[in-house]
Amino acid sequence: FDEKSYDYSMVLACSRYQAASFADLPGFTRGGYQRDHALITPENRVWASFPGWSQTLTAHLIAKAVPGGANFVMYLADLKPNASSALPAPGVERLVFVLDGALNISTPQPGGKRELHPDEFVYYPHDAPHSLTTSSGAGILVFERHYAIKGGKPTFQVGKVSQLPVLPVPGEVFVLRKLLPQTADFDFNIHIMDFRPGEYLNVKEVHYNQHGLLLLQGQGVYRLADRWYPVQAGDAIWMAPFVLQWYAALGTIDSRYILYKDTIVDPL
Ligand code: UGY
Ligand code: MN
Repeated sequence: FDEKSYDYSMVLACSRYQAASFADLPGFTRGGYQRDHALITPENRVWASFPGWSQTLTAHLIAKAVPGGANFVMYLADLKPNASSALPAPGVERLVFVLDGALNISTPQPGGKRELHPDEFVYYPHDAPHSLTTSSGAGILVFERHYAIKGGKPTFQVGKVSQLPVLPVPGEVFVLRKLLPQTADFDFNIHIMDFRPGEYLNVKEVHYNQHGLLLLQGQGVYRLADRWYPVQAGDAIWMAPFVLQWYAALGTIDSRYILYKDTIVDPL
């Protein structure tokens, strides 16, 4: 997965203007909600303005309102030139992954600023004042949740996926990177998972963690419970605790997905 091959422009572009020929069929969609999972395809997205965000449209893909109740939100935000963000509610932490364009972020140092581009991300702990702005426009993916560790002290994080170490996953062939430190101060993590065409998950996973997934590149088949979904870049998936999940990458280009996982859940 070399640095030059990043092109996530399809994720937003395909919902704005294009639709694959199948998606053009009146009323046809692969997307929908089931009891324990959902597939949200680009043609399912509903864009709307969101309180406090200026010059921005958001499409909320996963929210507490899903059957069973997700413990996080995952949304796309399409920031037009000169857009700016609102702060999350008190107690809510936020991770932003850049898909498109250039995003100006504030950093904790007084007056600190940085410009982020596709494949870069920033994490703000709960109640950390910050700003996200853009002069030329940006497409971002946002994860938020109520911080849930009593006495925990998560810290500001910023980085680029290609500069993160690859982590070992015994028994699996996919390439794994994690955006946040694996310490007891963080109650979720965001994984980036890469598969070459023909590679698949070895474990047919059933676990108590929840997931929110956005396929950033490639195509394949996602099995969720008893359904097998053809999926492609731009598709989003919600997985409830204990839903059976399995992915096989197909086609001619590598698959990459970004995945929320609530890492600190008391199973009792
Ligand atoms: O870490 C995970 O649970 C991950 N391997 N799940 C997934 O890809 N559906
Ligand atoms: Mn999983």
